[in-house]
Amino acid sequence: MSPLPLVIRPDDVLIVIDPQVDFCPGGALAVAGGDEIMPLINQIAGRFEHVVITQDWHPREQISFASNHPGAEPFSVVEVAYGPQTLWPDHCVQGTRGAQLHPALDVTHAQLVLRKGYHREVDSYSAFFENDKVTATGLSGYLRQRGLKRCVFVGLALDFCVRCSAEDALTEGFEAVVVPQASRAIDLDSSEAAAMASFAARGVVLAAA
Ligand code: VGL
Ligand code: ZN
Repeated sequence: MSPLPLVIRPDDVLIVIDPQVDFCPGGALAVAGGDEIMPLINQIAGRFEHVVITQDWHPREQISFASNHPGAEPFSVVEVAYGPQTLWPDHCVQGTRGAQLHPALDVTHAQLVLRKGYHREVDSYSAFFENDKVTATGLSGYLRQRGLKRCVFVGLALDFCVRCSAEDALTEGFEAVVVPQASRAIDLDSSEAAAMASFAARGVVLAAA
């Protein structure tokens, strides 16, 4: 069954998750087909008045970098103060080319670029809360003060930052919609299927562009 087409309301916000060079082919944490979704994201964004972009923005000392855990391999999991944390290749390092928004992204009317993952000791997949689940980014307040009620998510990666952001949106009292066509997954240990099952269980709605 294909999802119903997205019908945009005035109190919707499009949240474009981490459309960055390092998450596209050739980048440090490349997601297969990551670059392919940029034209569709541009097209979808053109239909929204309210657009937020998130930007993964790590210091070199980030706790989620395998390089900061001697002997550990990327894509393994370690226990940190807030629980299990997957280790990644160094990516989206502050100020580097890989951290830049993808050159094919053309969303000039976006009013907020929200950086996340800038603390050394806590990673941040979600646009709302860091991975400790308590440190807020401030996005809920921003959206509430603007009267926005439904968050529509596209971007990278479907099974990590898009998933956590959509689920936290629900926790924060927003409606949450994901457009899978305009997202791509890393798919580590069946994490794409797990994300889709979790969306269905929690009430994250899927929509077609
Ligand atoms: C992401 C892993 C590490 C994402 C960011 O954008 O999904 N995944 N950092
Ligand atoms: Zn990251």
